[in-house]
Amino acid sequence: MLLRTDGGGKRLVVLTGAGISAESGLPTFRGDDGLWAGHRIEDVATPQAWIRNPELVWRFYQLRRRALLRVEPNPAHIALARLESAISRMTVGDAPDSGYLEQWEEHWESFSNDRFVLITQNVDDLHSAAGSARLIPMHGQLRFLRCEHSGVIIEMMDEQHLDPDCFILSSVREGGLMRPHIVWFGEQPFGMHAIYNALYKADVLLVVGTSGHVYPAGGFVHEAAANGARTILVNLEAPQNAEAFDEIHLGPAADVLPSLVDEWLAELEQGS
Ligand code: BV8
Repeated sequence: MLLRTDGGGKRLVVLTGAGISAESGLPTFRGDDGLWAGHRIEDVATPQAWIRNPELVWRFYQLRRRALLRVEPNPAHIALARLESAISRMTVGDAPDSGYLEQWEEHWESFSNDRFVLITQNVDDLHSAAGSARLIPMHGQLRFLRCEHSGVIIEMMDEQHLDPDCFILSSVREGGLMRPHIVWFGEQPFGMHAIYNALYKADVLLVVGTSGHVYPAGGFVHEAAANGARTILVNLEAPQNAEAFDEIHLGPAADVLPSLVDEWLAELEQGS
């Protein structure tokens, strides 16, 4: 049984990647229409690229930020929000809407011991839009920009903030810029303490829509398995770390995940 044992429920940690947002119309990174098509990772998703060619990087992210205005959560995002409300136990405050990274780290720590924690590699806002609250966006969020001098993080999604040809200047320093609040290659992912806290305690790790190419996220399945968790994968095709999973469900997440969640919630009903 996935989520019931005598003496209370199990702890479920979920990790998602670009594949869960594919059916909302957002391209994945390594599919033929992948995000990186036309752009080498090194050209757009590293701090060096930002220094070398800030116009190219800014344009790449401004187009993706603008794309958020025209996409909706799909049944896979909604299924995870249903699962969260059925099994989580802690009350969780709202995520900060601006401020410094410490405030987000505090927020993520506050629910890292809950029975449901959702870690996403995605930088879109579809999990929050679907109602997921116990969410750690470890690679940042497109909706936010960060001042490269003061570190202040601000949600900036109004029309005037989305112009691909126009930088937004730092409010604290002459000549400074607001940068995408995104973890680039070579930068430390966010929320790692809360993530490892949740992984060490997980009874089940559910991984959805990721190739397992990028680390440290690609290694989470090994961490969870080493701590005795049951590992379950939902993916369109077998990823490079397929051998690490106890259970694999291949197919589009928007089809596979809702029926799996229905099954698990029915078990929960019977068990309770
Ligand atoms: C770091 C923001 C140090 C940018 C991203 C070993 C250990 C540690 C580091 C490394 C290591 N080896 C290499 C590294 C360095 C590097 C790395 O991993 N490089 C790769 C290229 C090998 N990692 C880093 O630099 C990281 N930082 O390590 O700091 C550290 C670590 C820990 C503690 C302290 C310090 C930072 C990496 C973050 C980079 N930023 N995102 C942006 O989005 O613009 S990564 C970006 O690419 C995404 O966020 C995502 O994580 C990744 C893409 O992966 P996926 O999401 O899996 O997408 P992909 O297209 O690959 O796969 C989609 C999958 O979905 C496929 O399997 C497909 O079959 C499936 N699918 C498609 N459609 C569907 C579907 N499944 C279901 N339904 C569908 N419909």
